[in-house]
Amino acid sequence: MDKETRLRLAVQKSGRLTDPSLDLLNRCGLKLSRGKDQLLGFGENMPLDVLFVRDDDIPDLVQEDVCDLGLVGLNVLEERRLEMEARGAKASFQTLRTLDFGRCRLSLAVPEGTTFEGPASLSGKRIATTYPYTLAHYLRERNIKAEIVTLSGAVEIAPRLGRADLICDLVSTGSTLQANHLVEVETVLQSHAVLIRTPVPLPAIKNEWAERLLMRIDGVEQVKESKYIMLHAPRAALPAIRKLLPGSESPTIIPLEGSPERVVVHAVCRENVFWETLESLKKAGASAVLVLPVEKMLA
Ligand code: PRT
Ligand code: ZN
Repeated sequence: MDKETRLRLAVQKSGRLTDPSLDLLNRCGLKLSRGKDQLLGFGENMPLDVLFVRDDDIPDLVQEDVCDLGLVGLNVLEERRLEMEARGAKASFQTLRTLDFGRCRLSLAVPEGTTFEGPASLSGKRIATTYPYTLAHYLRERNIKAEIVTLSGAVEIAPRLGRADLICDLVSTGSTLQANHLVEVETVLQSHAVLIRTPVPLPAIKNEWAERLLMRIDGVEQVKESKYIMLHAPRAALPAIRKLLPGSESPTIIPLEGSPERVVVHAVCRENVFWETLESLKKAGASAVLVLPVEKMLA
């Protein structure tokens, strides 16, 4: 596969980011052919191939220009950036977009029953984590001296094993903490998936496709909550109805054949439309209200 003309995007091989990443690419129109267990997926209808790897390898693959683009969690990216800085190197991957998946937070959690009075209580404590550089940065910024116990997994059981006083780990629903009798006390980093690119300039043809992909990603993100509303209304009720349409720009107003006092309103609402809104629209005089999902949008 020609590296001069085909974009290469790194995606997590198997984990929490895999399905949402592939779903995003699918919504951007990419048809990927991938044999079972194959590391490289071939873009059939775009010059874009997907390399499937462990998420921890993605920042380096992009930094070292093995891949042009990567989809990875901000938590992994930040940890790698701070690690490189600590070694005197500079991270040069560029973040192109913040994406609406992989949401979680890197948090501090203490065993139930422990008193915690703000970050100052961390002083002199042992904190278990798989994110030593991000945690060290957090502590340094607050002038706190604590011991970081770096583990490669199963962080949540470290306090019970007596290896640490508290932990710093990723949380999404909080049920893992709860099951391990730990209480979340501070957020160190809010995280979500990001799209990153190589610092190296791309050949024109690849750059053009990278731009097209970005435009499609923006379109996909925009339409997520968007709805298309159609309704009938008396012309006199238009000001009230326009105020009720959530996040819409100027709607299209079409006269209704045969009844000069009534019009048809079409509008794109960039927010979700709830039942309450429909009920208010009806009260304001609207009828025949239809709400449709928006599949694609190109600004
Ligand atoms: O094999 P590979 O190295 O690629 O995968 P991995 O095991 O390192 O990562 P994976 O698939 O678990 O997570 C990939 C990315 O998903 C992370 O880097 C985050 O950006 C994001 N993410 C979102 C999460 C979570 N939510 C999450 N809840 N990653 C991990 N967790 C873990 C957390 O470590 C804890 O053990 O889930 C547990 C807590 O979940 P709750 O819901 O009980 O709070
Ligand atoms: Zn990983």
